[in-house]
Amino acid sequence: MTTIDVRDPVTVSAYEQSVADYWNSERNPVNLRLGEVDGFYHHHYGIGEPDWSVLEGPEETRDRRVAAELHRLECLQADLLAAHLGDVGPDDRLLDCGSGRGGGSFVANLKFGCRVDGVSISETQVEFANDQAAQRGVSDRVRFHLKNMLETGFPTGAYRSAWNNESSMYVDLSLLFAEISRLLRRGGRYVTVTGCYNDAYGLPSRAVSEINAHYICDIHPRSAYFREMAANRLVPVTVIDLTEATIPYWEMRARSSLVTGIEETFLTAYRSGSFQYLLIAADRV
Ligand code: GPP
Ligand code: MG
Repeated sequence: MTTIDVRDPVTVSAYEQSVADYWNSERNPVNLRLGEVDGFYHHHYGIGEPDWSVLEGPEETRDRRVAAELHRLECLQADLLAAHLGDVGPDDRLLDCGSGRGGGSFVANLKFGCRVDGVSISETQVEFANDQAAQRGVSDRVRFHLKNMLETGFPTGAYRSAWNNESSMYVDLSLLFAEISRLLRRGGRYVTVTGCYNDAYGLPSRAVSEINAHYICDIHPRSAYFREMAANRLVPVTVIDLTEATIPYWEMRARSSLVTGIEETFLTAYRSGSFQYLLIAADRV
């Protein structure tokens, strides 16, 4: 018998409550239809070259083909992140900060056979993800908790690796990396995939500000990641600029029936050089 702590109290600021409200009511077909393709529900974007031929062929099956292709690109992104989590063994514990509907945690559990804890401040997401864990028969290994990633209450040094997949723009990085650094054991690995604004462009462009407004987030400058990692014993080991690799995902999404209205803004932000899509992996020293 496993107990699931969805009713644990979670400390949230008024801002965080507004973010939780967004995710509690979020039902975007671009996330649900893609998740239904194979049961991995992701809340991140895709990378890699799409098969553009899915736009051709019978009209009545076009939406299904495009959803499957966008989902394939999301899965490539999740696999890339998981490939940077280090040499994880089945007895290790991993932490998914901002775990959404659980897709990334299940990818990691499947890859390594390890335990995974996901945290989210959205009750709806935590319940959805724990239902997925039960359906998959992995509730004893993969658990989702209604907790604030800035103050999880989890034991110090308990984790082999931890990640944020497009969730660090909702939090103060100095607080986040202090908590990550506390939770990771020495020699552990942290990975973030994130959209950041480009210091070399200047301050946030209009497009970046529109993305912030769309998701109620606060996209950080690239510099802040490295500054706050350095301040919290997290030493970057790999940095990959995924900007070019994610643009085709947005081009295909913009031509699909699953648009949310933010597609052209992302394309403008990336093409202007004001916005970058990065993977940063760091060692906890
Ligand atoms: C992805 O989630 C987006 C975020 C978590 C926030 C912003 C990310 C940046 C890189 C700025 P999603 O898959 O729920 O978004 P969408 O509904 O647009 O697909
Ligand atoms: Mg999505």
